[in-house]
Parts: sequence; C-alpha cells; structure tokens
Amino acid sequence: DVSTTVAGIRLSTCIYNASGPRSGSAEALHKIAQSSAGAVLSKSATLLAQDGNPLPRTWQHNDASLNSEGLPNKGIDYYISDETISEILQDSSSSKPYMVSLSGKTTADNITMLRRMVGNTKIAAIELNLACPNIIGKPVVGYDVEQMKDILDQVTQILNLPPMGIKLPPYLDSVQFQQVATLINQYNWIQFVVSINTLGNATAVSIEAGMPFISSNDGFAGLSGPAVKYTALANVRKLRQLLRPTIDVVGVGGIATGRDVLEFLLCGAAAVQVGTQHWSEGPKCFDRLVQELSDCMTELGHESVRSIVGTLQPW
Ligand code: ORO
Repeated sequence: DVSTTVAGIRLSTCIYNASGPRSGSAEALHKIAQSSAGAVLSKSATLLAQDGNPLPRTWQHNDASLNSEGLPNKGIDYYISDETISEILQDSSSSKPYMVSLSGKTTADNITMLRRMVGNTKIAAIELNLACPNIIGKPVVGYDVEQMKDILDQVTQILNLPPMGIKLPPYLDSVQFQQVATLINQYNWIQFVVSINTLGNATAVSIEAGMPFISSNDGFAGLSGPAVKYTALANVRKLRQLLRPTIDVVGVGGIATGRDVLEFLLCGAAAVQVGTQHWSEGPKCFDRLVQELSDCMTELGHESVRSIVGTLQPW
C-alpha cells in the first residue's frame, strides 16, 4: 500500500511533483494528474504573472542541477481559477488532490493571494513557499525568524483557508532547526511542512567559457538533484524530531529512485516530492518511482508506507 495522508488529505501514492519543474501551466499539470503521482502541485505563484530571470537560468549535470528561474509563472488567478483546475483534473480520478504553491514577493502579496483562496474547496492544500533563493535583492524568508514570524502571524488572521503547509529552505545548523521548529509549532494552522527547497547561491563554472553556466543573478543559483539528497534527508529527520506530531513532513531533495523514497520515509516523511528528476525524465518518472517503491517495500517486507514513516532506528 503506497498511499498516505498529508494534512488529512488522502494521496493514492505518496509521491508527487515538487513545485517548479513542469508545473507552470494547466497542460503540464494535467500530465502529472494523468500519471501515478499522488497529488498535483502548481509552480509557485506570485500576485501577477511574470517572466522570471534572463536566460540561461538553468543548468543540469549528472548529480546536480542549478536554477535561477526567478519565479516565472502565470499569476495567482490563473492557478486558482475553475477553468484551470478543470483542465488539470479532466479525465482523472476526481480524488486526485490539486495543491497550489505561493511565493509572494512581499508579505502583503502573500496575504492578498491567500485571501483569494478562502473557501475554495477545489484547492486541496496550499504550500506557502518561504524559501525561494532566486529573487535578486530579497532574503530567503525561512532564514529570517523575525520575518517568518511576521508572515505566520498575519496568516493566522485569515480564516477558512484550505489546509496549509509551508515550504522551508535547507537548514545546516542545529540552532537554526530549534528556532524554526519552535516557531512553527506555535501555529495551529500549519498542517504540513515541505523540506527542502534548493540549496541557495551555488555556482557552476564553465572552464571553456571562463564564466558561470548561468547568466542570471551573476551565476548564483539554487542547487538541487542527488547532490542535495543527504542534506534533505537530514532536514526531514531533524524536523520530524522537533515538530509537533500533528504536522506532517513532506520530503523533497534529490529523489531519483524508489530506494531514495524509502530513505525519506524512514527519516519521517509522510510523502515525498520530486523536482529535478521530474524535470529531466518527465511525468513518467512518477509511474517508475511508484513501481520501484512498491517493489522495494515487498523485498523488505513492508506492508504500507504509513508503517515505515519515521521508523529509522538509533544505533
Ligand atoms: N527556484 C528554486 O529553486 N526555488 C524556488 O522556490 C523558486 C525558484 C525560482 O523560480 O527561481
């Protein structure tokens, strides 16, 4: 049984797409809905549509990818409209949850976008992205506890939102984990956290060109892919240890095989997202990963995903 629940929402499989790659249009999201993915998650929306940073803004190589996309997206009203949602979920089982990611350029923009989703029952959940590393001149909210508290306080004022989660950047220091988990635990409306966004401000260098591969943001970009898997596993594990048990942890970072999924489940992920692998392989990756996870569970004698979550044993 590869099903799970996140924030009380049933996912027929515990694997779905990360916000970002192949998630910006109804057409792309429809392909995810038609696959074995357990949910469909939009690209992070801003208040207004925008083109993002100049090209080239992505780079891929074996175990690592970089992006400095700068949140290209069609604007919040597109992702929450009845028309878009019907197009995404057409001919798929009506139970596949559609989730919307938000990444406002300011706290006020996030609040405005959230107000537009009050009472919208077609949106299964909202992922509030506090971790975009690529907006030039803007800090990562998740690294600034004061700014994070301010936005979380303001969201608390909005009633009747769909189930809410927040997306976090990777943390590296145990004091950071403590501070952030203590803050998050104070908000009853937070039902899940998604960990991790890309590791910010990485650079890949072309020795032929003598330049960074990425032009935007002076070649500084978010790192993803198998290179970040170990950081992601540790973040999921730490957050599972520190967050109250009623908050689900959704793991993301470098998943390329069914075995990787099992590692995240053991560390405490209730579900996982796939970004870089979805980008390179396309939506058929969800069918392959679900099959590999299922085979791996059979081999190891696991009957259900839920019975694996957080069962990593101490030495
Ligand atoms: N890139 C990321 O790696 N994470 C985000 O949250 C957003 C972007 C982007 O659009 O640049």
